[in-house]
Amino acid sequence: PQGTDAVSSGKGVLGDKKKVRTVKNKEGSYLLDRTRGKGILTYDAATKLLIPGKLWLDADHKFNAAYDGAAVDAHAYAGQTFDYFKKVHGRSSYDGKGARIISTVHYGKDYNNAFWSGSQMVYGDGDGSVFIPLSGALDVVAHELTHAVTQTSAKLIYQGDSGAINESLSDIFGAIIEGHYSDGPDWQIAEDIFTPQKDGDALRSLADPTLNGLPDHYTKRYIGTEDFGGVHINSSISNKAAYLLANGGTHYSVNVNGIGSDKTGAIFFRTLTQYLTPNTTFRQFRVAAIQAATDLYGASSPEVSSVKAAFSAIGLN
Ligand code: ASN
Ligand code: ZN
Ligand code: CA
Repeated sequence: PQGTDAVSSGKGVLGDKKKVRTVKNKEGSYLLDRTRGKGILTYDAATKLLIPGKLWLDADHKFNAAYDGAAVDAHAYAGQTFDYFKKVHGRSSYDGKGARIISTVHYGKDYNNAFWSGSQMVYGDGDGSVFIPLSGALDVVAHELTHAVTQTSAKLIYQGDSGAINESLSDIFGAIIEGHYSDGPDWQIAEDIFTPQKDGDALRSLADPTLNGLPDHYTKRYIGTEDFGGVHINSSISNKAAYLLANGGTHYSVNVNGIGSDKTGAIFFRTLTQYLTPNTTFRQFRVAAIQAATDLYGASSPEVSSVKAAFSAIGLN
């Protein structure tokens, strides 16, 4: 659309007030942010299973209706994720070249998922019992947009080990990006939008994957064919390594000295964008992370020792 860049107020999925960048004209205000890269655009699927749908337009320029919440959060959290990769890692949008970021909300009816389609993000509204609208969680939005970073860098194939590493990097940056905008990561995924009737739970925990029945050691890896060879299962193995690297701890009698979530993010970002390839295995992931930490901190640094210990703790030596 044609119009002028503006900032409007809105309310997120959880009823929190926030600003969104828009383009306004006589029709109303569009969820189009032209201030970041080639733009951030948010669309409405209006409960159909068709993407991208229609670019979000609000006639009264205010995004305070309950139906607006999913769009407000998808738009604002895409902007925050863009800012994290740009300011912290110097990557402009997911491809490093300012790619347009497109999101569609209200995808399907009672749809309990969110995904990166290969060219855009898509968010269901949830059924209200397992999930509320999935864009209402910054860690979920950052998880999905990290799939786009992976697609345009390492290109990890979504199957087996490489698929689990792909999923894990989305969880690791989901947690770290959410933590960047609060007082550090909670090391849980989707807690803000998962099971609204139940407190304290989450879709996954990086701190303790076993809370959701997921493996926390390489010897416990899933070797079956479900879930593309367990991409959302075995991801928890390296999720635990990232948690230990940031926070420290003793896991299966291996002690890890924590280095904090900022250095953990720097190491995994460099690992993802410089060393991983489409068919990287878990053992190669360890070697790659050690190399990234060596580049950043030196071969005899405490950071490299902690990376080695973190992978050792999950059974990779
Ligand atoms: N929410 C899932 C993910 O981003 C969707 C999927 O499995 N494609 O991993
Ligand atoms: Zn994912
Ligand atoms: Ca979280």
